[in-house]
Amino acid sequence: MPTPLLIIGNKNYSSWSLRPWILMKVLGLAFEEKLIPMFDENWDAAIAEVSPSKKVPVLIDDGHTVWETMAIMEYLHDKHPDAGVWPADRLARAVARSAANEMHGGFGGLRSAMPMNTRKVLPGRGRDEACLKDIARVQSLWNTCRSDHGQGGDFLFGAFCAADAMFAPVVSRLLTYAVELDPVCQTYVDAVMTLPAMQDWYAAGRDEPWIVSHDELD
Ligand SMILES: N[C@@H](CCC(=O)N[C@@H](CS)C(=O)NCC(=O)O)C(=O)O
Repeated sequence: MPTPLLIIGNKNYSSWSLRPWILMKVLGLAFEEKLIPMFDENWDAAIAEVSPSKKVPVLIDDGHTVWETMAIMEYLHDKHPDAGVWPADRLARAVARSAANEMHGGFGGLRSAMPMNTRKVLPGRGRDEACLKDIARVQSLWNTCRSDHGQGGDFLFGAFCAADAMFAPVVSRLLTYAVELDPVCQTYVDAVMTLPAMQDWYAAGRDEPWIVSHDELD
C-alpha cells in the first residue's frame, strides 16, 4: 500500500495543516507531505486539483481523499485503532473528542485576533475582548483535562493525542503574542513546544520565503 500523502499549507501560517501533521509525526504514523504555498498566483489552481473544499489539510491514502481536519483524525483512528489518536479510556476519549471539536468549531475570537505566525514574537498584540474570553476558556479547559485525565504524561490526556494536536496552533499563538498563562497551562505549552516534531515544524516555517500579509499583524 502506498504511503499516505498529507497536503498542507505554509508551516509559518497554516494552523489547520499543523494539526494532522503533528499528530502523525508524534504517533509515528508514516506519511509523505506536499506543501502548497498559500494564496500565491498558483494557489487557486493547485488547491482545486487536490482538495474538494479548496482548503488544506487533505490526506490522500491509497487513492482516497479525506479532507477536514477532524475527519482526517477520525480516519487515522479507524485505520490505526491502537496508535493512540484518542485516549484508550472511553470516557477520557469522549472528553478528548469534546475538546477537539470545541477547538474545531470555536475560539473564533482567538483565531481571528491572533493568527498563527511561528516566526514572530508580538507581545501585547491581538488582545481584544473576544480573544481574551477565548483564552480564559482555553486555560480553563486545559486545566480540567490535565487534572482529570493528564496523570499519565505531560499532555491533556497524559500521552499526546488528537486533542493536543488540535490545540498545537493555540500553543503557538499564545507564545507569539506572549500571553501570560497560569502555571498549569505554561507547563503544558512548554511540553508541546519541546516536542521534536513541533521544533521541526518551526524550523521549516522559519525557512519559508512566503509572506501572507493578512496574517501579519505588524
Ligand atoms: N474546517 C477546515 C479548515 C481548513 C482551513 O481553513 N484551512 C486554511 C489554511 S489554515 C485554508 O486552506 N484556507 C484557504 C482558503 O480559505 O481559501 C478543516 O478543519 O480542515
